[in-house]
Amino acid sequence: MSSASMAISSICTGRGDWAGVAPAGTSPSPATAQAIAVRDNDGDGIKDYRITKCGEFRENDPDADCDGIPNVLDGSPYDSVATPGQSCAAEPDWHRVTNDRNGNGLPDYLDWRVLNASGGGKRPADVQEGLFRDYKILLVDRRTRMPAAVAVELDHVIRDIFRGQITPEFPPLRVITTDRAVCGDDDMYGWASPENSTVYLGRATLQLSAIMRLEVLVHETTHTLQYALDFTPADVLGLRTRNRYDSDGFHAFAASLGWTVLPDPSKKPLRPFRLAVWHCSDDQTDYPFELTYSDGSGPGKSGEAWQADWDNFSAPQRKAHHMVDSYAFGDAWEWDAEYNAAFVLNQLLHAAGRVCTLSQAASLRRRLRDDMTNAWDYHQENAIGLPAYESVIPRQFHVDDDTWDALARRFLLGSYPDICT
Ligand SMILES: [Ca+2]
Ligand SMILES: [Ca+2]
Ligand SMILES: [Ca+2]
Ligand SMILES: [Zn+2]
Repeated sequence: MSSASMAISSICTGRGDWAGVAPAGTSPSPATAQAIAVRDNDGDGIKDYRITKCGEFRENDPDADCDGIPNVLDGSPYDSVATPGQSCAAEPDWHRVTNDRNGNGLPDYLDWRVLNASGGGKRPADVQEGLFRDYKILLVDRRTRMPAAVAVELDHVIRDIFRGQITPEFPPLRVITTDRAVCGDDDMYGWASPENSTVYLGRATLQLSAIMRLEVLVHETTHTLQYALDFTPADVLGLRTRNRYDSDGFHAFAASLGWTVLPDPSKKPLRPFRLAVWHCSDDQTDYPFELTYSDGSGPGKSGEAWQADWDNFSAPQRKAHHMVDSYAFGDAWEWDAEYNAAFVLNQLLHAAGRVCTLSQAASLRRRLRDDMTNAWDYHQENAIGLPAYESVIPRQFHVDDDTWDALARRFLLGSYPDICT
């Protein structure tokens, strides 16, 4: 990782295209690029693409040709549109698939059963089929291939860890993809994009141990749960046309975590982009709210103030304020994502106490503490004792002890295989 911060961001970072159909990787002429940049193929007011600061095109309209089939499942996503207009803004039907010659529910051009036919593993193909069948969540290789182990881990994250939270047909999470950075930020771990319901995992994440990667997977999945609180058709349209962030549902939830959200009249509300849709650029500065956080020991302070404290605090002070890391204080979304991850990691450490000897469990705890400290200056155990962490976060999870034990074996014991077998 090249930067000091943990680059696992949500709304305002990231990039991507959809499988095999976007212009990324080619070099269109400037005039062509301009035409693509402003194109709204089906005339519904949602541009086909959004454009990042470094000029990459990302999916914005999930069904660019208004045939009801999502781009990623559509063998010809740019067909001409019979009746362009507002009615094309309806959400596509994730049950409609093209190019499925083996009849397993997945388009063959991204179907691991087909693509891995010569020597690929059965397990990842099973996982890909099962997640799409049961949840309509699609695992997709983009400019980086998803390792089999990561597919299996995602299966556990969705089915076991977020049991009952990620439900079948979960609108903010349709695609989980592995991708490569093109903007020189190869230290990006992942990001969750509400406008196209996609979680992206970068190469940095694929290189982590399973337990370190779990932190990232829980973090990014948490962002999709946050988006679910504000995912009406108007919310989604707002995301795709003006990067709307005034998320009333999440703000109400954030209050239960200690974050106070106040309208900031000095900032103008976001307007729809008239020409091309910027993927964020400076929009974050227009977020028309002020966020403050209190851990209960004093009045609320801005995230920046907490981050400044973090830099000045000793380790015991950080612990006394139950701060897991600096990144969590970027905003309420990051805080929730980082503390959800802390909860899962702490549950796994707890489970290790059941499945290993006391001294083995202590060794695992020490090893994880060292790895998290060295990589990210992240301290999941600091969360313990914080009222919001103890009361609000646990009641979201519906995981029994046997499942935590099995998860501990895979993610924690599996990452340090010499300690407890
Ligand atoms: Ca459109
Ligand atoms: Ca389509
Ligand atoms: Ca197929
Ligand atoms: Zn994040």
